[in-house]
Amino acid sequence: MRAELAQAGYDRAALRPRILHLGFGAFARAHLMVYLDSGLAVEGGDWGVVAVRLNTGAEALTALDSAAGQYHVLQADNTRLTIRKIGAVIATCHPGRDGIGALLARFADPDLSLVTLTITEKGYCVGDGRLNMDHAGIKADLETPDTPGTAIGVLVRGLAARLRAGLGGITILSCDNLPENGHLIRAAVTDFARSCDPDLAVWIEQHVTFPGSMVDRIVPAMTPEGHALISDALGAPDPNAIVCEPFRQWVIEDDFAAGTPPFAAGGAQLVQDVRPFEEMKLRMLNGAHSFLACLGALAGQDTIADCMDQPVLKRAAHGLMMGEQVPTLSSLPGVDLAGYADALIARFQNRRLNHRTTQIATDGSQKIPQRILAPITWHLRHGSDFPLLALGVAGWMLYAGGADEAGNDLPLNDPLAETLRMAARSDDPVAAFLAIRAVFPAPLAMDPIFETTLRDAYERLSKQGVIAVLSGMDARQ
Ligand code: CS2
Repeated sequence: MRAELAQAGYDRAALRPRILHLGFGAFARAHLMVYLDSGLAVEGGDWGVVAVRLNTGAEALTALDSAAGQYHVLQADNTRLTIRKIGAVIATCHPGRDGIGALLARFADPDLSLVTLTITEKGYCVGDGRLNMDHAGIKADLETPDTPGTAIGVLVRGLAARLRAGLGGITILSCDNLPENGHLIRAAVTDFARSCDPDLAVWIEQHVTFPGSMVDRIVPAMTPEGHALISDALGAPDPNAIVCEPFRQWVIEDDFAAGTPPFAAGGAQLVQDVRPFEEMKLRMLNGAHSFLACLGALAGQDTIADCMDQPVLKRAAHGLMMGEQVPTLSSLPGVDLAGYADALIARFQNRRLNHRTTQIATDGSQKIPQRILAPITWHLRHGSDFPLLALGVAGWMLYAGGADEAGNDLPLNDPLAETLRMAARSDDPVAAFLAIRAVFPAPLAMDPIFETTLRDAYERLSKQGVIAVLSGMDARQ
């Protein structure tokens, strides 16, 4: 099926290296870049992007260079395809390919105004809202600050290069699914700077802003089916293209230090307080995603759309959102949460995306706290029940055991993989998991109601299986 082509018309020659994006993977290509591209088409301007990856992905950047930075984004749902050519990338940089000096020099460029981040939850290296000084990457970066390997080390050395060059402050904008992501990146960067260069820390506090943002668009890793869809829609292959859903949302705290790119003209909302939006999206969309990912994978479901074909899983995801997540949310005047939940179920039914349950289950130890444990803590404080959230936690524990209910292998990609696997295989898995402080803070782990509820959910899931447990809950309602 050929797609409608949305062509952005703006002058690429006018673009300058004003935005440095760290973590230029699928999500950034299909989210931030679409906002920027749409905004440039409306307002014009010079906001070009230097696309950076820090670890893997050097080849993907080189492939993008071969296409002069241009690639397609195919927005697809069950009935419609639209395709857009993105032109705002003007250069790429990878420390492994170009040398760390080349990356740090980008910070000392007078044109640079904004660093945007999609470095995933684990890239922040924080615990309890502060930089985790025991993190191996942070320790290494503090020992050899001139050759940083973590994103935090790169940001601090980059800002140091900027200060040395006598340049002004910039904005650092987090686009990761973390609550108060602006505060977290500010804490990580200033804690790091304080430990190696207190004057720099003071300069950062005075000249750099860290607005928070809520990002939303479902953008799975590319699959062979995705590439086939692109070739078909475009009439030719594009190895750099990305498939995503049509829906997109970006709510950004309006706190830019050195000019604001045309994100609002591209459809973003600029607000004073982004927290209620973040909380809603993290608990409803991402909470339901993690729930479906673990329980669905255990029940043998390959993708989120497959989960939606199972009536019990679909009802459970909706029940989780409306019954156990909505009551925990701060008020968001004018937002219809029932409509939001229905829209999420419809988005999850998108069959074009092939969004794998095992992909969403990746890095569960970094996701479960804000998506599932924070609302559980709310219920414990308010004396209300949380049966589905408890099943979500138990499902994540069983997932870490490494096999689905039919005995097929499940991949465990997680920075705590070894600890999780040991806990899952111990004699008392619930106790072993609750002892993992990086996931379960002591007051939660020691709450007797939490422990009893979790033990019950774990027992039932491991004995009866996902579908039987959820069907039993349906029957009782
Ligand atoms: C997903 C998110 O993989 C995951 O953890 O829950 O990437 C999700 O698709 C996006 O946050 C949607 O905005």
